[in-house]
Amino acid sequence: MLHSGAGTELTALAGALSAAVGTTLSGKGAIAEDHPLSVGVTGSMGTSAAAAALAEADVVLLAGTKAGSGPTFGWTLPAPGQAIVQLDLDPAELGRAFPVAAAVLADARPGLRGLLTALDEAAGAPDRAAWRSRIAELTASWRAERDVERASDAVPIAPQRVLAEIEAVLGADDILICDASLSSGWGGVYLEQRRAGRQVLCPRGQAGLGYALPAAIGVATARPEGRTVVLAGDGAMGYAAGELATVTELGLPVTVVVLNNRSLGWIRWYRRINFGRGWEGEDFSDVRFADVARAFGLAGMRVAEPDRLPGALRTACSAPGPALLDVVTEPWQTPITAHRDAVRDSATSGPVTRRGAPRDSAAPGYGG
Ligand SMILES: Cc1ncc(C[n+]2csc(CCOP(=O)(O)OP(=O)(O)O)c2C)c(N)n1
Ligand SMILES: [Mg+2]
Repeated sequence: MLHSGAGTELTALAGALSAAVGTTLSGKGAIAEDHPLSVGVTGSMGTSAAAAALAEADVVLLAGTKAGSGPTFGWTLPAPGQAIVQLDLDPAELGRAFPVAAAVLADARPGLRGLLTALDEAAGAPDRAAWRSRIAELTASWRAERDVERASDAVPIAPQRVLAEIEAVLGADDILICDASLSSGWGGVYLEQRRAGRQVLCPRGQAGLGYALPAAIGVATARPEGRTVVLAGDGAMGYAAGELATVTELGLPVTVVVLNNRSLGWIRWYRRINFGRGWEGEDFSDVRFADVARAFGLAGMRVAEPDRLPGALRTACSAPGPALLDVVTEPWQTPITAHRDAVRDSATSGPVTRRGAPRDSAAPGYGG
């Protein structure tokens, strides 16, 4: 969708059909997320509004997506009984992940335009005021939940609060690059992108740790007019720390934000949910990333209290060269719905174990 530049067509077709639009993490920005029909990112790292809209739809249009396990909740949504129309440029994708009622082989932009023309010729879509108000209800309730989390004053700092503060400093020309693991979920779900276009980048499949800082070097070199913000876990930073020398050497306008939960958070969750134990081997000693940054020649700041975040972020983002913020975060926060569900379910039905976790099949796999 983003590669094809089909944002205008997507928004027009959604408007004509009164369709809710959810994006994958890779497709975030295909529609501005404050559009009344946008339900945000869909999937295991996604919004409750997107999950509900996807579950309640009669017809689902998969457009330019591989429909991988993340956005489809382990291929459980769309469910049997929901009609699927798929549009893709690659014939091998059509019907590959889900059986489809109809398929369109086309690039997204002309393909969506063609659907819009066909809809006009068929005398337009019926009045769907009820569905529009359902979408409004779902998005309002999602935003209310999210905003409570984003306003957290907790110490250690909630990652949700970090995303609220990043959203506040991110200008229209700035780019956020999230590393693999939970950082992709935090950026994808808790930052509301109010303009269409590619502003948030995540590694495909949220797979390879250490992606964000090297990616930022590429982005900042190609677009020096904007600030490039990296969001990475402490584990991910360990993979890419050597590149701090490169951003310093090149004097790039890169701000690195480390969500330092002193652990391989996703792995901790994986073991907790699937084996009923864990966090023996996943916890690190506290790495002082601000000191690491200074050793590489960048400005480095450690932030442990939420009310210091806005000022520290503004300083780090207005420096002409690179800077790093080491944010001490709460280790048991997660953007993954299945993790939260498993904890909630275990509170009523005993410890979380492989057999005991009702949503285990929908839990995202190791490494995303
Ligand atoms: C190169 C690489 N090695 C290992 C993994 C497996 N893996 C997935 S998530 C994760 C934990 C990452 O920890 P951190 O970067 O601190 O993020 P957190 O989950 O704590 O937010 C690991 C080791 C991976 N995805 N990529
Ligand atoms: Mg971590």
